[in-house]
Amino acid sequence: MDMQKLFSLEGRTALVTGGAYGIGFAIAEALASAGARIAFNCRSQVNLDKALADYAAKGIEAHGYIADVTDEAQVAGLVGKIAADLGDVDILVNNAGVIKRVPMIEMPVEDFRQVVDIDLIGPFICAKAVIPGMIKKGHGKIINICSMMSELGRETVSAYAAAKGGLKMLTRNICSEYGGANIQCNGIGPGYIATPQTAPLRERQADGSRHPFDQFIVSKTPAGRWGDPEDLMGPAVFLASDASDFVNGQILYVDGGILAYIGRQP
Ligand code: NAP
Ligand code: GCO
Repeated sequence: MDMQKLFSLEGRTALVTGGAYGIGFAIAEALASAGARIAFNCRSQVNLDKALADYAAKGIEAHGYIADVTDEAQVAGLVGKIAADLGDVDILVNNAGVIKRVPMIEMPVEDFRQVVDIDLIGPFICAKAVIPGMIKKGHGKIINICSMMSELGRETVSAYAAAKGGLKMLTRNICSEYGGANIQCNGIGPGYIATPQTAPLRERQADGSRHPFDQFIVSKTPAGRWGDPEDLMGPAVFLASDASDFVNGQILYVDGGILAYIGRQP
C-alpha cells in the first residue's frame, strides 16, 4: 500500500468555509500541504485580504471569495466560481461558525436564530451545493466542524450547543443518504482551541491572573493545555483523504482527552 498516496490530496479542490483565520485557516494550510487546491470564503473583505496575504506568506496560492454561508444564492455563486477557477469541489470543510454566550432566558430569539443559521443551516446549504458535483465525480469528502458542544451543554451556549448537536446529526444523515455515492461525511469535534472565538475565555484578569475559565479548561483537559489550530491539521488531512474512505458518519474529537475525563477530585 502506497501510504503517501493514501494521504495525498493532489489534484483535489478543497473549499474551507470561514477559512480566513483560526481553525479554518489551519485546516486549509494542512490540506494545501497535502496537495489540495484551496478555496475559502468569509463575509469581510478586510479578513479576506489579510487571509490572502497570510496564505501567500506560507507559500499557499489560496483563492478567497466573499460569501455568507447562510445565503443560498451566494453559496451557489461561490461554488460556481470555484468550479470555474479551480474545478468542482472535492472536499468541503464546513468550518464557518459563530457563538453567542448569553444565558438562555436572556437571549433574544433572533440571536438564537442567527447562531443556528450560521452553524447549522450554513453547513446544510454548503453541503447541498456541492453534493451534486460530488455525485457526478463519483467521490467526495465533507468535514463538518462540530464541537464538544455536540455532546455536552454548558451555561450561556444554548444556541451554539443546539446547532452543533444538530450538525452532528446532519453529518450522520449525509453519510446515510450519500454514502452510496462514495461521499464520506464526517465531523471533527475540536476541544477548547486558542482562536479569536475563544479569546474572551482566556483574557487576563485586571490583576494579571488567568481567566477562571482558562484555569477550569486546563484542569479539565488531560493534556493540561488549550488546543492550537495546528492540532487539527493531521485529523483534517486524514478525513479529507482516501485514507478515510471507509470512515463515514463519525465525529473525530480532537480535544486533548477532555470528553473522556470526569475531572480531578478537588
Ligand atoms: P473564528 O476564529 O471566530 O473564525 C470563524 C470564521 O468563520 C471567520 O473566518 C469568519 O469570517 C467566518 N464566518 C463567520 N460567519 C460566517 C458566515 N455567515 N459566512 C461565512 N463565513 C463566516 O472561529 P474558530 O475558533 O476558528 O472556529 C471555527 C469553527 O470551529 C467554528 O465552526 C467553531 O464553532 C468551531 N469550533 C471552535 C472551537 C474553538 O475552541 N475555537 C472548538 C470547537 C469548534 P468573517 O467574520 O469574515 O465572515
Ligand atoms: C465555549 C467555547 C466552546 C468552544 C468549542 C468547544 O464558550 O464553551 O466557545 O464552545 O468554542 O465549541 O468544543
